[in-house]
Amino acid sequence: MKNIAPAISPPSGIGDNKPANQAVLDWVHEVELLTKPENVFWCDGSDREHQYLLQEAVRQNVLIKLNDQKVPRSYLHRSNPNDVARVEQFTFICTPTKEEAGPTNNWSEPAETYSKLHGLLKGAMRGRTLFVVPYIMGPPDSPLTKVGFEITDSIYVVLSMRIMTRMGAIAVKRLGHDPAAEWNRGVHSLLDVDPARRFICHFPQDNTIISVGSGYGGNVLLSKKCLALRIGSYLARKQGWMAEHMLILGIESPEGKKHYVAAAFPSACGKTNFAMLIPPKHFAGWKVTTVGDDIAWMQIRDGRLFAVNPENGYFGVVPGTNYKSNPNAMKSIAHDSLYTNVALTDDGDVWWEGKDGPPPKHAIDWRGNDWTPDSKEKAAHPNSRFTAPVRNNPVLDPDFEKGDGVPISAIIFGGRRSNTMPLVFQSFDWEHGVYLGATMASETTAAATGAVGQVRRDPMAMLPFCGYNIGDYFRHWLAIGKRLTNTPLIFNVNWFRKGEGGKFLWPGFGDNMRVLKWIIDRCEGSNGALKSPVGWLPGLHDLDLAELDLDHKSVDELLEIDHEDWKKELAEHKKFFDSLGGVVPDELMKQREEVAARFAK
Ligand code: OXD
Ligand code: MN
Repeated sequence: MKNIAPAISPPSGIGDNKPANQAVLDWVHEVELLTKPENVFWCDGSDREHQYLLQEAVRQNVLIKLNDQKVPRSYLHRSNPNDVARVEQFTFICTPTKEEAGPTNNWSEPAETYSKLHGLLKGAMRGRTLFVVPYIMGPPDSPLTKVGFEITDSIYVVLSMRIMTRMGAIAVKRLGHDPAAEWNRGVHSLLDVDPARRFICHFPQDNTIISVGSGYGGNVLLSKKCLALRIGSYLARKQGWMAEHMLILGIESPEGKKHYVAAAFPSACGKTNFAMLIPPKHFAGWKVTTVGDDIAWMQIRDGRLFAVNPENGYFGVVPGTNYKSNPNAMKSIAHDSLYTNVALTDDGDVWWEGKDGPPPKHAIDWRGNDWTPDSKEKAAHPNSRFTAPVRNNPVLDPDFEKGDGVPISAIIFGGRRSNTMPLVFQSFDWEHGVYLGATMASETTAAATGAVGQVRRDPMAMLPFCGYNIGDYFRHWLAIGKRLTNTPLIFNVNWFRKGEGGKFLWPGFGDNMRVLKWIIDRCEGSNGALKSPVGWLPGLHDLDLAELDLDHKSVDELLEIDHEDWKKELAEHKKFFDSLGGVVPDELMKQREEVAARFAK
């Protein structure tokens, strides 16, 4: 299967809908002169265009059409095996000074980087089509909504952007004619998909992204990690709002009382599962609805935080998704979806490790090779992905499109930790909560290239996504707290604590509702909590564990604060803060001392 495909020749009426904004026309012309494509295709997002592009992608062997009886109107794409995850080591923030990018980002000098990238892009689209993809991030009537244009030479990117964003005429209309209007310029070229020529570069001061040498979603759907998080966080700080790596969910009681919470977990730690949670039987009448599964843009109104999901689709990890772990995700990817790097069965269906039912006797694996259950290799890549429209989600929140956003009652941080971190605890206040976020850590996953399973600090799950100096990012969080009068409560959760024999102690998935219920109780003013040195913990009877097969010992272990473990943990916090070279605000340094002092009491 191919990533790189030759130029297409659309019939008249398709691909020729040029926008009127002169700044866009000039920019596209400039990139055209540089990259020398065969032709330019102006996307308008229409159904006719969509059908044409799908047909061309299949003809060019970029997509395989799946069995319409099994997964209607859905397709499989295989990426180059050298190109299956985000590449943090080749991701750069190109601010005028290194200090602006800060200690957690790779920095590269803007003029030199532009020049290097222009060198790589010179003639790079020869014989290919240059697609121009206009899109908006955010609901059409939101004050937070941003316009972006992505130039790409990948038809797979165009088809993915059509799912992940509100794409086409809607963006052209929102931008209007003013050549000075704010919009993001994104240039993507596959080049020759060579890891040695793979760079994902952000120029926040120019609202510009250039991504070359990759076809993997997180590197090339420029709307997502690049605009909505890296450039987004930079703009958010300047403009006084927040761009966060957070899911947003609604939770409604049987009496109809509704809260919204936002939760930051690192990549591939279950944000999508949590955002689509189905409460266990014991919680009959409770409803969880999804606003977003990956990104939250939040602003302050009347002293309160309101969040929108800027995206229009889900780009989630496939392996492990099944009717037990996430029935709503299964329904969301049952039709009108793109699959990347999963296995193809002999009857044209898709398969992955952890799918319901027995494995197929034979399949074609994600690399395009024969596969049987006896094969040593995995059938689907551990970071294989689905791309599905939000509207497929049976529990999409009715206020998903609300431009003002939904009011946030609680913020949850969490990571994958085998030990130390209890199932749930609550910060004493906003500043302490910012400290919890700033010192968050998680065992690494396959979402980024590199070793899997190593504990790394990932502040607010934004380590790979904060587009500026992390010290200033912490300061921004603290400053937001000062502006809030109806302040969300802040919690930390850990679904992944292990007991004897390395077994997970907590069942997770739908049962996470039990933790969510305690969080909501706390938001409603319940005093069912015990003070500990690290924060408020639920007492044994504050968590509703009815009808759950969990013994007392496991519950104790789940909620345990082990002083020796925490001594090491606090030493790690210090090491992490020190490694940032003096950028951490004093307030957070003080918070660490206060936790240590509470332990010493
Ligand atoms: C993602 C990621 O794809 O965080 O959402 O890597
Ligand atoms: Mn993510």
